[in-house]
Amino acid sequence: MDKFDSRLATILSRRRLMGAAGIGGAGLATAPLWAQAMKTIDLRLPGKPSTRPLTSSFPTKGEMVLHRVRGPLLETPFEVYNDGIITPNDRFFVRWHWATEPTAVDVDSFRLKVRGHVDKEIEITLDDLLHKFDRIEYMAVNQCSGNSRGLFQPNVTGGEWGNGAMGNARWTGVRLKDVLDRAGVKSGAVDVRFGGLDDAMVPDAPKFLKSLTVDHARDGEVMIAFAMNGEQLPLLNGFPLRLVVPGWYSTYWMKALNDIEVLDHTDDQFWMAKAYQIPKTPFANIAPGTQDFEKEPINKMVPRSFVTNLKDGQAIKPDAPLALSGIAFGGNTGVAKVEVSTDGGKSWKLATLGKDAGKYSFRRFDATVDAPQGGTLAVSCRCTNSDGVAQPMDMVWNPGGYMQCGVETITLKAGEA
Ligand SMILES: Nc1nc2c(c(=O)[nH]1)N[C@H]1C(S)=C(S)[C@@H](COP(=O)(O)O)O[C@H]1N2
Ligand SMILES: [Mo]
Repeated sequence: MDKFDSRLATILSRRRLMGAAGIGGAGLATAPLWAQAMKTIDLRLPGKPSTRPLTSSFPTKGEMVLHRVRGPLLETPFEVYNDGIITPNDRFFVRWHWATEPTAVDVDSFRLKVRGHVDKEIEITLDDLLHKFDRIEYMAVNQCSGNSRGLFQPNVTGGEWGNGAMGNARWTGVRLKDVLDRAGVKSGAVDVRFGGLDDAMVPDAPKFLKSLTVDHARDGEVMIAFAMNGEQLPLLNGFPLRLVVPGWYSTYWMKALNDIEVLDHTDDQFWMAKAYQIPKTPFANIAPGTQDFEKEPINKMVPRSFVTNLKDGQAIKPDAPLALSGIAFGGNTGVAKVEVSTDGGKSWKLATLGKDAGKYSFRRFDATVDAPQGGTLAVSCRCTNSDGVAQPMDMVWNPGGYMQCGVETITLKAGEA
């Protein structure tokens, strides 16, 4: 048995587990989660109540920041990112639009359909997907378009994430291109639309569907993943299959993917044409309150970096070298450099980069700065990607609360340790 066959065995044994426990049946929907969540965390969101419960009540998940029970919005506690560049599956953030996420999947009857503007409509079993296609594997950051929305000032509506609606994993699966080729994309194809096992809540609400252009879908990198960090996907992260669109925001990373429809026209349904629209400006940034602006669907990610070994407001030893370390990612390409500043961005010092785990991955950085004798020390970090795109100094603003990527600054107190 090679390692992937043993993975399949895990997937198959999972079915019994799901059948027995049935995530929904185990009481998730009815348990008083709020009551169970004894611990809280302060996300330090400006201008609003920012304390959230911590919960360990979600199946396969460790301690997570609870934003919403149904459909689940669970944030990764920020300290997890200090442990390494891989976000463990049991701490990986969770986001579902509708409270209809699958609570069990029968892996024997599950089929991935490919239909629409193709030569031959097909249905692929999980067994075939695991054994009859080439496998690919890479590290990639999955980041919600609205990561850090809670930090927007002035406030915007929407899920008030801190910085923990992102994670980096090693994804294993097959090329979307190979699956499309099996059905044969007809000439004149324009978009490829993806749907999952979750349905809309009420008949009139739009089912969550997302599309990529046919060229993007066939670029050989977009993946139908069946494994995450060497394990089957957690149900909450899309078991048994999810789309991985490296370098793009995770709204496109369809979970519990079971339907691929090739379209001979641009997808104009709600989730592409109305939702997830960003201003067509650098970093999707506009002056707060601007009403009239040209829009486009959110797409590729931009660079970000975070100090992870120290928290905003923390006390540090005065008059001593201060070690900083953190994580960075380049967005849709690799990290070229990370710099740190203690003077509000007037001068910058190059950080040392950790191992390169691929251009779509988190990358560690380390630097040392001098702590003052007393008072406060503001530490900023800035990532520049290999296309030369650097994080903007100011926080970005747009009404959707999307694409935050401004330089982060934490303030430390010297002399009070
Ligand atoms: N089927 C399905 N896939 C989905 C969604 C969803 O609601 N349903 N939400 C998307 C959004 S907006 C995000 S941020 C990511 C979250 O991925 P995760 O829960 O694995 O972290 O899933 C994406 N894929
Ligand atoms: Mo998202």
